Amino acid sequence: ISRRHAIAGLAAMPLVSIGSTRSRAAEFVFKYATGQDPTHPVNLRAAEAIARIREATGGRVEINLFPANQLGSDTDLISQARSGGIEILNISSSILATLVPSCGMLNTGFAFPDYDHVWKAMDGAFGDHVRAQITKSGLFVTDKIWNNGFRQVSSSTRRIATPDNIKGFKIRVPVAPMLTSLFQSLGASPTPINFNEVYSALQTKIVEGQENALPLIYTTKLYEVQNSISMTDHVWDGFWVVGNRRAFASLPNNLRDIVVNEINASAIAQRQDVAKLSDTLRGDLQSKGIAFVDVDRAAFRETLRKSGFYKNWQGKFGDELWNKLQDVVGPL
Ligand code: X2X
Repeated sequence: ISRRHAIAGLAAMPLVSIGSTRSRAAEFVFKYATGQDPTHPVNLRAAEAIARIREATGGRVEINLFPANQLGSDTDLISQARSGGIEILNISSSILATLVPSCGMLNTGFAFPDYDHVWKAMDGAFGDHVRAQITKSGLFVTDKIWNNGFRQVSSSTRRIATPDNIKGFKIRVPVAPMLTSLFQSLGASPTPINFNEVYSALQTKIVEGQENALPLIYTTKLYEVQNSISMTDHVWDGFWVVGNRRAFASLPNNLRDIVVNEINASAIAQRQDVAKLSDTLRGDLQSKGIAFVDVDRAAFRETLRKSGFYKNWQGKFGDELWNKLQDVVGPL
């Protein structure tokens, strides 16, 4: 997807009304919920997969997309996916960690130096282990994780360039144990808030800043209530596309294979979309008034190490999974 298309996607994106449109031929009508703006590649690529699935199943499987937390907050949506209120959910691994703790491990601070290491881990033994834990929790999970991107710190009050600058910083984090822990370990003051309340929390100064990948910051217009972004790359985050187990078990094998294969195919395309946007959106955000701050990541990582952050989390996750990640990224 070109950047222009991805950003202007709103015009091209059929705004989905709440409620399901039941096609005459559809035997299976699924709700697919996301927390991202309709113009985010998560939704643009999901819509493509949905169209391919309708085509390939001859209309037997109809999926309706509900972006931007239309059906509830991210934490609500996890409960709905488990109960069957929705059949498909795009959910950040950092938040799914509230149900499946090992999902938080891919947010280990400064673990991934680049995307080559990310995909080697996520499409290898480490990712397989995390997906097995998601399955054990009772959710269905597709094979290929989607890309939320490398997260950066934005602020409306201070320019964050060194670990000292972040001390006491009132920062919004997702309802995500690992991210809360990371910013506590850096000496900041994290507040877990669901994403659909972030814009107003920043606007009313409940918090000074937040941290997210550039495509999220841009498509949700957080640049309107922030004035600087520090390029910390402090974690990489991914989105799992999970499903209600009964709903996926109700699909005949051939239809389920089509659904899973098309969602996986869109995951691979979406990964590149976010990687490309993360490179190109800096200019767009500067034109919206954002000042960019390049930081010394090693200094932040050293602060984390000194705080005992890595040792603590190695103890919580256990050596087996910790080593699966270290096999790819080296000693943490
Ligand atoms: O809530 C966030 O910050 C978001 C959208 O990035 C996640 O889903 C973790």
